[in-house]
Amino acid sequence: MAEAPQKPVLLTGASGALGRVLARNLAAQGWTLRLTDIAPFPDDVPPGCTFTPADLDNGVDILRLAEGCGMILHFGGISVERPFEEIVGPNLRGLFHIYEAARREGARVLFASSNHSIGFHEREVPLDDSCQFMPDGYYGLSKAYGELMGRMYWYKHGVESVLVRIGSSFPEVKDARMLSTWLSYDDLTSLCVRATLAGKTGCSVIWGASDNARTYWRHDARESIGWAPKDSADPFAPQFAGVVSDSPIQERYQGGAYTIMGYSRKTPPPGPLF
Ligand code: 15L
Repeated sequence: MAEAPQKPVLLTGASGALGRVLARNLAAQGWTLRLTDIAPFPDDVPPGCTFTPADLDNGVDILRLAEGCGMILHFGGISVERPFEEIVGPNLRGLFHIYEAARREGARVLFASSNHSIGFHEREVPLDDSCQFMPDGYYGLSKAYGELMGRMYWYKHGVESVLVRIGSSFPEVKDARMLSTWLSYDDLTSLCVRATLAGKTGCSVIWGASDNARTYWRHDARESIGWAPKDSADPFAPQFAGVVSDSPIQERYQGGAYTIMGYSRKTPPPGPLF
């Protein structure tokens, strides 16, 4: 059996697609997980785990759930583009509750950030982890806020974070863009394992993508936490050869379809700003 953390791990967003994968895979490695989500857990609760429904907007419930935990895998909140008012509670106030709980418990946080925090970067320009935030909507903006919250809690309170800018984590590659952004479920799981078990992380940024030849991203803290992806989108390439959407905006930017949701510019900007 692989190494398991000494203290319980809180997994938020446990009823979502990625939460369910992580609950199953980490429980299978002998981890003691506290699962939570606002929605009921749709599977059998795995051995060694408990499930408690909670709203991220309820700070007292989140503090109670985190009691005694050494790690918070924060996958909860809105995970797609939505109107601003729907995002405020779970993704802004909820994140504050997560970080306050981490501060009180001396716990580390893995924050499931997203490529949509940088989605308006051009596809042609390879990015480092120090690139400017370029959110492509309210959802991406909430992820940029989350990363900045992690940075603030590290410098001000010494709370460690692993900020994972997840590309596209699905069972398999579903479109041409995912040849650049895909993160396999096994690579996602090993990233959560390393983020939890690494001796120190400080406040690290990791590009959450498998070993894809067409990647948009390079240089991050993966070596320092001992993570290396094993899978790749490359074998899916022949399926998507020559497939292009009918939107030049979507094709231009890393965030893909999210960049054109609610887009109202009459003419696109002439070139990259950064
Ligand atoms: C995300 O952040 C979403 O949660 C996911 O559903 C995908 O849309 C993904 O980004 C993506 O960019 O493919």
